[in-house]
Amino acid sequence: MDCWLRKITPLVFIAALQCATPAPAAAAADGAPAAAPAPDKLGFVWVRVPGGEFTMGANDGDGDERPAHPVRVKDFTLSRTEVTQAQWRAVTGEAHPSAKNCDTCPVSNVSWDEAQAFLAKAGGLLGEKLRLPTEAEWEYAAGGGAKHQKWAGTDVDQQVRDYVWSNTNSSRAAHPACEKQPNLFGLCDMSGNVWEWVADFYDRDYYETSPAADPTGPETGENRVLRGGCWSSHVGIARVTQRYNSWGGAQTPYYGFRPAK
Ligand SMILES: [Ca+2]
Repeated sequence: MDCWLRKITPLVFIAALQCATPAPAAAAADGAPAAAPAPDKLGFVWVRVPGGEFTMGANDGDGDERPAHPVRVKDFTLSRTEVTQAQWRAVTGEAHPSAKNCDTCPVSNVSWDEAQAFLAKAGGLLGEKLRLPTEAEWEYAAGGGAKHQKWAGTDVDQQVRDYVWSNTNSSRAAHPACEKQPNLFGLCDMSGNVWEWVADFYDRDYYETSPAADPTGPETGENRVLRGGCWSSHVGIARVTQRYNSWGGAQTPYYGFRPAK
């Protein structure tokens, strides 16, 4: 980062970034236009996701995506983007752990545990409780609610590259948030760019017994769930039903996160 940028306060810097990159208008899942939400003082643009019912999982997917089953979620709110490097620095006061400097790119090399610490601190700065989305909330939001699209923003193979940073178009690196088309809720990079930690423990058989209303995952487990694939993944891994998991202390160039509230 240039030295002059280190001399201004993180929050002022975030505000400057937001002024330079105004948020595009979001679209509601039913196709109706929605007003562009304004960023908060940490630069988060919050997207209200209306609750509803959808079919979670995929019977033609991997073993842990089965069985497809009906799930209801309540209204919730998600950040339009993955947490960026600039937001990480603004909240923690520390250098971002990503390999490449790129203020508007998602922060990576962040563990599930570090994401929790970030959310607690960011929530304190904003005066509200922030959290990771549940696995069900993430899939519902990514697929555009009941439409449950194959990728976040499209069902059409030939359109995927317009919505998803994967190993076919990323040049082996994460990219600035929202360079690709948003999904039906106006959320960016739900499929691709970096994997996103969600709140739940991972259990490959969880769908066989999970509750129909607001599932929160197994009570205990060894690993946490990640969703959405990343810049180094095959585009098939970026499907909204694809499940992945890792030890909560893992830090890799592929893992990031996005806050919910
Ligand atoms: Ca992502």
